[in-house]
Amino acid sequence: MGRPVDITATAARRRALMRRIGRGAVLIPAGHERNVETDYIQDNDFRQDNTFYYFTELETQDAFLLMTARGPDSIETVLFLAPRVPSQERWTGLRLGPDSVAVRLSGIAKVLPIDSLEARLRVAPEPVYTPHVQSGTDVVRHNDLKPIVDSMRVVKDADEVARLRRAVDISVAGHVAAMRAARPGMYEYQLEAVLEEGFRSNGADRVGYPSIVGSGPNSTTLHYDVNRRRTEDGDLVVIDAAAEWGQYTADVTRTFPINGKFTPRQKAIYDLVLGAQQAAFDSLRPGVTMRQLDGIARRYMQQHSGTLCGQKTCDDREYFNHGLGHPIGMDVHDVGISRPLEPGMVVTLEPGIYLQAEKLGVRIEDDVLVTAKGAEWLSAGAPRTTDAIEKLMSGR
Ligand SMILES: [Mn+2]
Repeated sequence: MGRPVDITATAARRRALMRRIGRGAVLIPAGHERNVETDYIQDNDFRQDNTFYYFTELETQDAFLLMTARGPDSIETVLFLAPRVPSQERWTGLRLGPDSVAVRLSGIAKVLPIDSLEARLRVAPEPVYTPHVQSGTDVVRHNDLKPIVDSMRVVKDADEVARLRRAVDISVAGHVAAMRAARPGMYEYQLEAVLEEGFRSNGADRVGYPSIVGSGPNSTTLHYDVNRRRTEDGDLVVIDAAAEWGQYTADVTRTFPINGKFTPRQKAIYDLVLGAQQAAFDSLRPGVTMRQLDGIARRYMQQHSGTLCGQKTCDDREYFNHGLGHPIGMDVHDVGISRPLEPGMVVTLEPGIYLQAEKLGVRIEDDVLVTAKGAEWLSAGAPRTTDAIEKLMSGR
């Protein structure tokens, strides 16, 4: 899916190149699809490494954190920072340097210049764990830190929950703004602009992932983020988009009719998805797994499908072709998806039904905090029922 190719121009360029080469071959690899799990695709030049952030919440570049333990009573934490260079700060703005300001801001008592790291590392007790095991830097033997940190990140502490709540609230504001602005004939990117204006004007640092604004046929493509189609009266629009705030991202999806009024058919499918989501929520409590909740949502759909999806029931993998949900955190698909739920985990519930032949896709995705007794909706501020959506949109 792309813009039309000017085949005359491209052929001429290829000819010109090979004339220049004269003799030989040219191999040009295409770009690689970026991976939402590991690459950050947001709009800033710099986003802190999650592991470093997790242990420092500093957004400073090119620093190191060294923690050593020679015994339970001899734990030392050292932050290594590059010296400040005033002439460079004319370009970059103020940077954190190895001085008392860094000590105060980081809460780490020992902050040293980065050139003292190597000497420190040489006398550090082994084994040394690092998040990225790289060859060439093995002053000492390295063990992989990742599984340990991943297991720590599954249950969110109060600070993390507060960050997630804020990211969710900002995301909700964007969704509400987009619903309010929606009119048949708008381009998907115009809805995207309203949505992201809602994020940014409410303090989002960036989007948590590329905003998905899929109307009509595009509502059935799970990760559609081209957002170029012109909406038509009668379309459903799936918006799967969320803000990142303080390194943590929400993940919210809403589906609404571009003209503000669901058709009976759209409403029937929507209500089935909504019921499946509610059934999963009602069964959510510590000890339950995401896989079990997925089964509960599918069973609800199966039992309530009737003939809505034709011969098969709507829970069929042809129509509900993704998992029910996943943890969120610093990664939009955060760690811990297969761990039984515990209080303090924050997960999405996002059933969907996609009927390609009818150009009709519905996904409803909310973020919930697992509590001691069950769960709390975090994203309930974005209208979720057809009545609430129609009411909001009728007030436009
Ligand atoms: Mn999601």
